[in-house]
Amino acid sequence: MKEKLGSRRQFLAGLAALVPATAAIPALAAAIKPDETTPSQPAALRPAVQGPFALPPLGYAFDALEPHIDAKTMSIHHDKHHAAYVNSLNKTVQGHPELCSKNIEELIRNLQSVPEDIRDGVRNFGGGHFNHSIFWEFMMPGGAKEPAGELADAINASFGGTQNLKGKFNDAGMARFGSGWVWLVTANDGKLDIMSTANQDCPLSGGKYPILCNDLWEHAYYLKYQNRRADYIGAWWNTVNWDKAAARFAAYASRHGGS
Ligand code: MN3
Repeated sequence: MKEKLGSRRQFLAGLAALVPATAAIPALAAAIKPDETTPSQPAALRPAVQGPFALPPLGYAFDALEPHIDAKTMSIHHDKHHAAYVNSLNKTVQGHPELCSKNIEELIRNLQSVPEDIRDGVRNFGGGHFNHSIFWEFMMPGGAKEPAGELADAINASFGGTQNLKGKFNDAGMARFGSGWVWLVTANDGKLDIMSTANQDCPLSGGKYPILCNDLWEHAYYLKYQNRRADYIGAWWNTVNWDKAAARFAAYASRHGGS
């Protein structure tokens, strides 16, 4: 076996040495072109449209949220849907260097400062990019933990407990007609609230700060749950990364403390 591998290596090395000479023979040149044997970046992260915005890695395996969210849905959702928002956003801001230097959160928070002719594009594609970027972080493998710390105190003060929060969040998610998002948000008053937005609109554009969100577009659940949005929302709670939500809440409170 070893001998066989060794001679195969020698054979390939011999071929590589022939590259310049064989470049004119398309079939042979294609057979030994380097990018077939040395894959670099995962295809999903390679920007299809050059620009300032990039698809963040998922941070866990596609099947890590099984059985609640299936691997196929996660793969298409991240690698196709989110990637498409990033590509469309990069296309939209082409020729606008003043926007390219901003991060996505600044851009979404200040939609009014975006030139009118591309504002809808930034709202839809930029919203899609930002919303999904935080959405991936709000889920984690290994099941849910309870909220803790300042966030737990704020949930008790605003809703009278986590179960009540979940009930209001689920109701708002079910009441959203068509595609959109459901959110747990806070604002300068430090209180928590539940809201829903249409399409890819983000609470940041209305002065609210997202603490947690769930994607209500059918692409987020249709393969496994078909029309059963309630089942999807219910199962999704098993994936929630409460530590991430608590960290966002603490970071926001420390920036806006005392106001
Ligand atoms: Mn989505």
